[in-house]
Amino acid sequence: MVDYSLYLVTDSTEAILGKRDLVQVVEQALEGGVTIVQYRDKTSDTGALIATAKALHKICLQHKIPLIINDRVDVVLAIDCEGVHLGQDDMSVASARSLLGPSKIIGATVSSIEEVQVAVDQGADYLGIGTLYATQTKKNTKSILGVNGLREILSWLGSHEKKEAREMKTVVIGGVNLSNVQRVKYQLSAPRTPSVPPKPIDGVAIVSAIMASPSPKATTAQLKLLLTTPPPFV
Ligand code: TZP
Ligand code: MG
Repeated sequence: MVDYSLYLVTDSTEAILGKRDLVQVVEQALEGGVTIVQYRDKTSDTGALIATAKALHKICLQHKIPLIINDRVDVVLAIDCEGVHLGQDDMSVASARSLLGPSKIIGATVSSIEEVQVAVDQGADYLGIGTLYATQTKKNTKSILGVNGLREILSWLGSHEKKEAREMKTVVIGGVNLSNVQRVKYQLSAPRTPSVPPKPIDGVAIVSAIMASPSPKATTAQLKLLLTTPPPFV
């Protein structure tokens, strides 16, 4: 069973990483307790991507944590890591599945019910639902869902006739940080009414709150603690 609860998405840009080494920052996040890592790098060439992915995979394996590659099925095949994360402009989930086979993890970014439906039908393993809150990390996002947009998607999944939809794993991305993570985890589930079964999220996906932190290990540990502590207002 994959643990999606604290999903680290990397960023290699200087604005977030500064002069630090990506692999060292990810290692600190692993020590702090992230449960899954996505290597997201929009600028490196294929050779550099494969080299960094290999280095990340090595440390992830040491911590028994899955490594997911953003966009690039070819890199997953080259290094035999655990899976791929696909956006709406990338290869389809169905094509990735036929290239990767049944045992690799395939995630899809979704921001509307229509996109959710396609990802579910094509057999994605999890959905990255976003953008929850506006964020500097990804400025050109199509849509800011906010709490209401997210609840709509969770309600749709939770009340779906198909088991694959009801049991789809979900992580929420966009603007999640130390100050809102508890709220995001515990207050955004679909309303608990008889007609709409609850569909709690399975995890939060975080870039800058961890990657830009001066102490990624301590910040990750704090996030983990908040995620496992229901707030008093629930
Ligand atoms: N997709 C939607 S928002 C986002 C991505 C990759 C970036 C989220 O970054 P942060 O720093 O956690 O807000
Ligand atoms: Mg993409």
